[in-house]
Amino acid sequence: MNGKTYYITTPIYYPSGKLHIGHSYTTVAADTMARYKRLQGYDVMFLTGTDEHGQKIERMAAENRVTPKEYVDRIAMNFKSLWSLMKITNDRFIRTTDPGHVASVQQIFRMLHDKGDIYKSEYEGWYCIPCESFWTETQLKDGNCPDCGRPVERTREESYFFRLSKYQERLTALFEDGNDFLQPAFRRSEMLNNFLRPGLEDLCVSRTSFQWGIPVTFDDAHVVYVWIDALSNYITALGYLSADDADFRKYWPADVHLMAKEIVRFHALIWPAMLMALDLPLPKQVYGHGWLVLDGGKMSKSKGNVIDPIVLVGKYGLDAIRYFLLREVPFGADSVFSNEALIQRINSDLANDLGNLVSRTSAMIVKYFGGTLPEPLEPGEFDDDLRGLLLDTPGHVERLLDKLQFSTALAEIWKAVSRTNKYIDETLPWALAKEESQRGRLASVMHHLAESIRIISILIEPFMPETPSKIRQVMRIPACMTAWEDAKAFSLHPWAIGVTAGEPLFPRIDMKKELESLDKAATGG
Ligand code: ME8
Repeated sequence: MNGKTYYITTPIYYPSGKLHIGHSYTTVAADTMARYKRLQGYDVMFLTGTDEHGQKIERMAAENRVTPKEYVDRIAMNFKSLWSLMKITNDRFIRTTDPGHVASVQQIFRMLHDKGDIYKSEYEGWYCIPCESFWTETQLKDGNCPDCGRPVERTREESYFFRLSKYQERLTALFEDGNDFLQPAFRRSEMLNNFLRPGLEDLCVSRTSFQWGIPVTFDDAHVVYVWIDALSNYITALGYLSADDADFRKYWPADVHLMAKEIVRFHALIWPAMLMALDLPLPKQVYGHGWLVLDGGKMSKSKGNVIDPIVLVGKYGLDAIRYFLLREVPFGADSVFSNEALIQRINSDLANDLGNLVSRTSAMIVKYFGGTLPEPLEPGEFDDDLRGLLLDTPGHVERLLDKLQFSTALAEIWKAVSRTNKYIDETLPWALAKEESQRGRLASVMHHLAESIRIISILIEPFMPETPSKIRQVMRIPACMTAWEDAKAFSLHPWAIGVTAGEPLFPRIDMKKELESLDKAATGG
């Protein structure tokens, strides 16, 4: 442990319908950061969960002829089992129906009311049920919800309001140049131009037209409406305002709240304003990534199996899916998900580059040395170049991961994989093997390969939960050489003893056949 804490969160997801690969994206990214920080010795708190209140859930439960609680219980279970299948290492799973969360939200609401930051008035405007968002006339797009494009309903009701406008100036300061509170930086101008410059309006924070919500303790007719309930999860999960708030004191403020772009404004404006009102420190960073889209549209549930994370993990393996999500999508930008791109990545980066490197190397160590590398070692051409690149890689990976640049961090690791493969082509071990006088050099080449693979097996660990241990088993890498810091040394002690030629790490997929079979599955053929 390095004595430092790291607190990372995903949004709490709505328990709506079928889960798709888009849901896994934020969680896999957050999990990668959590694993990386743990490897670096941080005391990590990684939080995810489910957002279980609101009119939409009340309606869906009624359609399914179950109570809202029965409905959310079932879906929270689905999320939990998906995260366990994807080897997500969240330390906590919060549900907004947890009694501790409910009690803390009720207190937060009362505190803000006592302070005058929440007041009673009347709301009149437009409401989008699927998005649970209120809109003014001018915000509508062609008369529909500006976020999802669906029809809105006219609403008029007594409501409590949060005095968001009071925090206008302090919030504006958050998006000035040089402040990296909101990342990627291009999202700052969205906050300034779309919300702050036109002037913030106070926010409706209670409803009387449905029951499935946290009751306002001092006014029976009202339930707390979405954002005060949902956003508070980041502190109630740590025990804020409960008898045991040790974790809150230890982990707050969060290092990063991760989410896709559509809910950035809630996290970058409303949440900081709530924290200011509560006199609490702000999270260090809010990071809004792009969407994983299908054919130009946001991912929908109707595409069935093709984007079902459980099917994808079953078909291609967990590490391939996690690798693809983080490699293919430049973090921050939108990206198109396609089975073709996925298979392409599996075949080229995983089967050809990494898989082949490990199988070629282990097979040669077995063939030429019976699995055990001898001394002495003889230096030769290309060694310094390989060693230099491998030694530079961990620093690049750390710098990029600290900025949540997963795709470029993986690209750096794959540069090391390619450099090592190239080293095989340069040193021509099969030619060295033909000459007895080259035994020392051959052993040295094998050792350089093994050492590069050892370092690569460490660097991929935050991204891939399964592959590092498979590589280590084949290559017989001693456990005492696999800590994160061990990636930063290229030692010349030949540790490879009893190497075996294992199964391919990532079997190649026949693209044509696979796409045909996926087409059939998607059309029910
Ligand atoms: O918004 N591409 O919940 P939600 C990338 N309950 N990310 C995606 C995605 C896609 N196609 N689909 C979903 C809510 N996501 C609220 C949040 S937080 C206090 C309350 C991910 O279930 C992404 O992180 O609609 C997005 O922000 C989140 O799911 C929305 O989840």
